[in-house]
Amino acid sequence: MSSYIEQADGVFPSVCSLDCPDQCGLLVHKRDGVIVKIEGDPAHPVTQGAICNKVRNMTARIYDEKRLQYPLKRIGPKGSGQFERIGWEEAIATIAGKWKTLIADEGPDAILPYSFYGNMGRINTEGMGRRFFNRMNASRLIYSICEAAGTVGYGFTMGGSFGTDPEDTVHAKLHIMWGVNAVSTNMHQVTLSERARKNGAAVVVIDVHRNRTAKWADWFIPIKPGTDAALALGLMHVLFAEGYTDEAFMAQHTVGHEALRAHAKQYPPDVVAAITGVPAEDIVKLARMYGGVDGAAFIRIGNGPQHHDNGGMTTRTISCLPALTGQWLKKGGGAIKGNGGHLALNKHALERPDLKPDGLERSRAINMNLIGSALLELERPIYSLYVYNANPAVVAPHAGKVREGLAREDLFTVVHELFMTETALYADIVLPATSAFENTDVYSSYWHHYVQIQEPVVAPYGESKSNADVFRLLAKAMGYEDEPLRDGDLAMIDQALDNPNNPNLAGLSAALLQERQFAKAAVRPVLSGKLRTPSGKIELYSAAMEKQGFPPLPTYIPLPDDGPYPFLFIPTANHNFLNSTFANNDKHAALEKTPKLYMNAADAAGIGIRDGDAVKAWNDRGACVLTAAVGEDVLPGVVVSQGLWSDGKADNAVVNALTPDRVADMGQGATFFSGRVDVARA
Ligand SMILES: Nc1nc2c(c(=O)[nH]1)N[C@H]1C(S)=C(S)[C@@H](COP(=O)(O)OP(=O)(O)OC[C@H]3O[C@@H](n4cnc5c(=O)[nH]c(N)nc54)[C@H](O)[C@@H]3O)O[C@H]1N2
Ligand SMILES: Nc1nc2c(c(=O)[nH]1)N[C@H]1C(S)=C(S)[C@@H](COP(=O)(O)OP(=O)(O)OC[C@H]3O[C@@H](n4cnc5c(=O)[nH]c(N)nc54)[C@H](O)[C@@H]3O)O[C@H]1N2
Ligand code: SF4
Ligand SMILES: [Mo]
Repeated sequence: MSSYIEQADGVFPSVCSLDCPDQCGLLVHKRDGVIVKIEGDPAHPVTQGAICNKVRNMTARIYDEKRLQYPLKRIGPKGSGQFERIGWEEAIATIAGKWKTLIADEGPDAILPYSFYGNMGRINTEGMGRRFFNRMNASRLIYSICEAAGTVGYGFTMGGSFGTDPEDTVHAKLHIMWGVNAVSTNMHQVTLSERARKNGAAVVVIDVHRNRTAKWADWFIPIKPGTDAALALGLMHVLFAEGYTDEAFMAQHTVGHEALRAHAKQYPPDVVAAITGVPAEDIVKLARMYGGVDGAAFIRIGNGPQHHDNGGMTTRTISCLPALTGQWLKKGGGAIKGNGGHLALNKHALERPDLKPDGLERSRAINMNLIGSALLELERPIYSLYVYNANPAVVAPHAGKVREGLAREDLFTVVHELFMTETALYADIVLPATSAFENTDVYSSYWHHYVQIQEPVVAPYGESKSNADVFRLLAKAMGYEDEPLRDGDLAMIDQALDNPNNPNLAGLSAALLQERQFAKAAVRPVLSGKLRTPSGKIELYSAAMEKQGFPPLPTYIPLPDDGPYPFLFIPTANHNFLNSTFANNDKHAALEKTPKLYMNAADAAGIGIRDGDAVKAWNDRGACVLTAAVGEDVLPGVVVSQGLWSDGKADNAVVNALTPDRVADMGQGATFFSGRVDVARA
């Protein structure tokens, strides 16, 4: 059969490339060689034909007249947006020339790649780009902006990103959405939970904001930000004290349950109520629901608890709960923080760290959460930044610092993008990127257990190129002759799927995926063998943590001081954008109306703010103007905003101007939700 590209008309299977746990199966409709409609693929076992509004409107993004079509070079001051068209040859020659000089003068670690998951395809995120920069021995990026703290914390308990199969959660009788705005960010978990609810399950939401997910719940429990570990320990207190624990399970499958039993005595409901703002009787009620549930209890752990200074420990603490009542042996019981471990591809084969030239030391690593300081404060400066799959000027913490860094005259910046993002405005060279529908790639979800393939449905838009293709060109121009830098996409997919450390992927290949579009990995239940913790068991007590200077038992650690500002500021994701993606689309922005700041009515009255007022939020890092949404959706002392709006759309609404670039307790994670601000009428 001819390739999808060659067929002008038809319906072609595809996969959503966005950084979203659902990783939906899609059907792309083409007429006269153009994509005219995108819908869910009803054949996909988990997503079953339902997709979000964002991607139903994706054709508008693919054919947006603002989309970049050819390479550009800067002709005005950085950030001014003055560019002129150049050809690919000139673009690649300019970059390679600049880099060769830099490598000779300063060493390869004067160059830093900055990327994230604007496209979740493994070849175009973790494949060719990582190979290229490993070969160069450029500075390495620590990919810590999203789930790092929680992943490390969860891993201390469970040995890695191994959780419940979401398809099983229809069997659970209690669903706790803990700091996850699933209605907006994981819609098919909501569908599965809804099916469970039809079978009598209860849905509880623990959050700092009465958002869409809270409104959908049977019971919404508002909590003070950053105190979730105390709540989890309060629940443990009651579970132990009232005899809800599964002693046989803990004896067989955990380490440290006796120590935890004694430790949890420090967290009686009244003490925990004072910390969390959750009334003592509600703590007891929730513990009895969890302990006494007739069947399985499932916890979906989101980014809320972990985007804090104490986020690693908080996630570690919540992840101990299922073991107390033996949930991991019940169908649908347990927890999902992230499920990436089940589908782990062959990282070495994808990234080829061995391409580093012999005799050179491995180059320095730079935490992406500190990109502002990295550009401004390093003793041996970064002189060139190569950005792809990411929009740091909007998504990274302490945006003022990031932009000051990007504005450096002596920084040579290349941005590979589909759009002229705020980050691209600071580039010396802008390269046009294909959309995922123009690429070949492999996708593995961090929530469900399916691996999927993307085969190009349409030819590259304008002169755009995929990430992998650009790196192949750059390799050639740099004179890197290594074989792995010339591998084709399908060959790389096979290399990535061939992972001797992950038997779940056995039998999967590019050819099989081409034939079937998706395949379920052979994931076994979490407790079917030894866990990848040092003891092989669930570690309620972790000697490894103790060795690294953490309390070995789950512990509540209060947030650090963040200055003399009255409100904790929680800038989360929104419904109609995907991080900053779609913020530049009028329809998506109109659906969100305006960037809001949710405030408690008592707080607002105290400072003379009324619903709908333009308000300025500020601290010593920066300021941001939003529209007050006054009511009872947040507790006093808390303000919440949603969505990574960007300058182009709404003046001064860059919420990350306010967020701290402190690093969380674990995984060098981000602390987006631990900043304090003051608020006044603008
Ligand atoms: N529509 C949409 N979907 C998305 C995204 C998007 O931007 N838009 N982003 C994608 C990405 S990259 C990711 S990582 C996921 C993230 O998806 P989620 O895990 O849902 O993360 P957030 O929406 O950032 O925050 C989750 C919730 O935590 C709450 N929260 C904040 N602090 C605390 C706290 O201290 N305790 C508790 N209990 N709750 C708290 C917030 O109010 C919010 O409701 O979603 C993905 N899906
Ligand atoms: N205040 C606050 N900040 C946050 C968060 C928060 O909750 N609050 N969430 C954080 C989280 S969880 C995450 S994951 C990060 C996300 O941060 P990013 O990954 O930077 O997310 P996006 O803003 O969606 O930017 C992705 C960019 O990649 C581009 N892109 C898409 N596909 C391709 C491609 O194939 N090639 C190239 N070259 N480019 C492509 C898109 O056009 C888009 O501009 O943001 C973090 N920032
Ligand atoms: S963004 Fe998420 S919910 Fe929407 S289509 Fe993509 S994977 Fe599905
Ligand atoms: Mo994320």
